[in-house]
Amino acid sequence: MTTNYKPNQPIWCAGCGHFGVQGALKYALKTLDIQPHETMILAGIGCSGSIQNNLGTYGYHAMHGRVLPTAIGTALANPALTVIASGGDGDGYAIGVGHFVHTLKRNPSLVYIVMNNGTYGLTKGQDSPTKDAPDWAPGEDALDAITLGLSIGSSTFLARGFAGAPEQLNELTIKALEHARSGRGFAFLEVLSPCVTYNDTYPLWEAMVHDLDKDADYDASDRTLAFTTCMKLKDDHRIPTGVIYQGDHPTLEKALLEEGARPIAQIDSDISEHRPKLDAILENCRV
Ligand SMILES: Cc1ncc(C[n+]2csc(CCOP(=O)(O)OP(=O)(O)O)c2C)c(N)n1
Ligand code: SF4
Ligand SMILES: [Mg+2]
Repeated sequence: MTTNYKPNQPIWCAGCGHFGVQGALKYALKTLDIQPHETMILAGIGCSGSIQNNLGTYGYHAMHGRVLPTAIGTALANPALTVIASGGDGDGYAIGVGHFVHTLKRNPSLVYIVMNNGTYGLTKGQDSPTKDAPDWAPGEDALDAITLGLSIGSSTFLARGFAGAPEQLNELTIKALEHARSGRGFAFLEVLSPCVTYNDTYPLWEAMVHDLDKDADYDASDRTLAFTTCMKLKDDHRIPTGVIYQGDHPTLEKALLEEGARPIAQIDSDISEHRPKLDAILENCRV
C-alpha cells in the first residue's frame, strides 16, 4: 500500500501555526512509515480541530473538550491503531481540562497534540486559559500545561514545540509517536501555534522560546530538574521547548486489558439475536 497523506484544502488563514503542526505530523507519520489505515486522528472543536479533515487517515471529530475520552476508548478497543488526539488550547485546557488531567494520571498509550495559540480562534479571538493577564482579569496567570503535567507523577512524556521552529517540531512529533507506539503511555505534545488573525504571537514567542533539547546539561528523565528548570525559565519570561520530561510508569491498557486477550476490534460480533429489536427501533424512526 502507498502512503498518502495528501490533504484536502485546509481552511486556515495564511500563516496560521496549525499548518506547521499538520506538516510535522505528516512528516513524522511518513518517516515512521505509519500507513493511513493504521492511524486514527481524533480532534476537538476549533480551527485546530480541522487538522483531522485534512489527512487521509481514519478520523473522528469529537464534541468540544471531549476528544481524550474518545481517543482512550479507541486505543483500548484497537491497540493496533496509532491513536492521535488533537485540538486547541480552548478545547483541551478550558472545557476539556478535566479529561486532560485524568489522561495524564491514567497514562494510556496515545499521542495528544495541543495547538496553543492563547485564543479561541474559531469563535473570533476570545482569551483562552493560556492568555497571560487577560484584559478583563489582569492579575490572572496563564495555565502552563507542561508544569501541570509534571505535577502528576504518572505522566510519562511532556514536550513543547513551536510552529516557528519546524525542524525541532518534526523531531518532537516523531518522539511523541514513538513513545505511544512503543507502549510507554501518554505522549503529550504542546505546540506554540500562533493565530495570526486574532493573537499574533510569532515575534513574542520567537524571542521567548528556550530549547532544552540543545542544553547538554539538561536531563529530561529527571522530573525534579524539569520542574525547577521550567519555573526558573518562567521567572525569566522564557518558554521551555523540547522534550521536557520522559519517563516510565504502568499504562492504562496494561491495567485494563487482560494479557493475551483479543481486543474488542478483533472480536466477531453476532447481532442476529438483537436484529428484531433493532429493526423495530428503526421502523419507529421512519416518517
Ligand atoms: C460545548 C461547546 N461550547 C462552546 C463551543 C464554542 N466553541 C467552538 S470552538 C471554541 C474554542 C476554540 O478554541 P481552541 O480550542 O483554542 O481552538 P482554535 O480555534 O484556537 O484552534 C469554542 C468555545 C462549542 N462548539 N461547544
Ligand atoms: S483564526 Fe487564527 S487559529 Fe483560526 S485559522 Fe485563522 S489564524 Fe488559525
Ligand atoms: Mg486556541
